[in-house]
Amino acid sequence: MQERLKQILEESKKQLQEAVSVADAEDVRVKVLGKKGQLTEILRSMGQLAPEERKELGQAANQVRSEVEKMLDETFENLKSKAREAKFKAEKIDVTEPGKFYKLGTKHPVTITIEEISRVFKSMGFTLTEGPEVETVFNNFDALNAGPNHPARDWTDTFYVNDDVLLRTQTSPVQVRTLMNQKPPIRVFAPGRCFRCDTPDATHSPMFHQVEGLVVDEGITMADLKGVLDSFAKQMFGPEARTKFRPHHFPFTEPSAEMDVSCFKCGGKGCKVCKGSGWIEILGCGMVHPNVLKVGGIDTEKYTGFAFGMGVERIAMLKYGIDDIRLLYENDMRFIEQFK
Ligand code: 2U9
Repeated sequence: MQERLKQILEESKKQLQEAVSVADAEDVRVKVLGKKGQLTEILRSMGQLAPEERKELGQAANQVRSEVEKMLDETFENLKSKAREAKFKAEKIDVTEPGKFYKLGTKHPVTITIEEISRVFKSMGFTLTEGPEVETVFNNFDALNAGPNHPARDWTDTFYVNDDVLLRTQTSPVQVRTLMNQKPPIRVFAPGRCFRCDTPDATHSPMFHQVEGLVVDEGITMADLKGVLDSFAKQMFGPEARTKFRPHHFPFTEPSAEMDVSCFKCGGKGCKVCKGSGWIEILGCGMVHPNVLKVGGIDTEKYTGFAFGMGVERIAMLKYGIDDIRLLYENDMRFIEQFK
């Protein structure tokens, strides 16, 4: 038995010397001093021995136990401080090292343009409104007087999610929601992303942006429409900008018009930008169709309104002289960075 105790002590010493981690040392502790450990078993079997033998062996076993415990304490302390040192070493920071270079992005030209348009309409008392890009067919078409056979509803022009849900083809559904949830006076504008099933080319993108606006109140006339949109053109393109309105057709407005602004490049003389005409088409507009006002439960005897809509990419391209809409969506920093 004495031999066995000696052997346990020697083995423990050797294994603790070889231990490289706290876990290794813990293994030794369990093996020797744990519930079923070698020394624990010996101490437990001591009861079966004769009293004088028990005393002698007991002393020896306790001696081994305290030596093993001492070695364990030392090893744990040693290994823990080594681990701490290694951690400090790994976490060492060289405060003289040059900082990491993070390349900063710039605002996208479409964002810049939306912000500029928003600034102008906010200054005229319009409230910015937003709505979902996934819309109901009702809000996108039916409510806007585009009946069941209207060509815009065609499956080939619109991204349908199912029979009743689609990706909005214009931001008009935002104003439809406003009409249904608010009472006049209404003066809102809605910038946002729209989707149409178009094959990309220089002037078409299946995802694009619009800003639309809606005013509903007592006594609103075409003169209000012209005043607001002429003021918008002057704030957006410069005080010398002139506007003209040409008759047009939209299902949601009657009468409808398109507004041209005098070419901000040549001032109206005729150049490449205005294709020699001196005028540039900027937006569509009109007096809100009574059928549309009725969807919002608005008394069409008492109230009238006007609405307008413009393509943001078109305005950004005209302002910045960009000749291909696809350049806006390639995320080439060399291109984007030019519009700070
Ligand atoms: C409601 C009532 C009326 C929004 C309008 C236009 C005219 C228009 C086009 C411009 C270029 C779309 O991006 S584009 O192709 N839009 O010409 N949009 S009036 O009329 C509304 C909207 C909502 C409730």
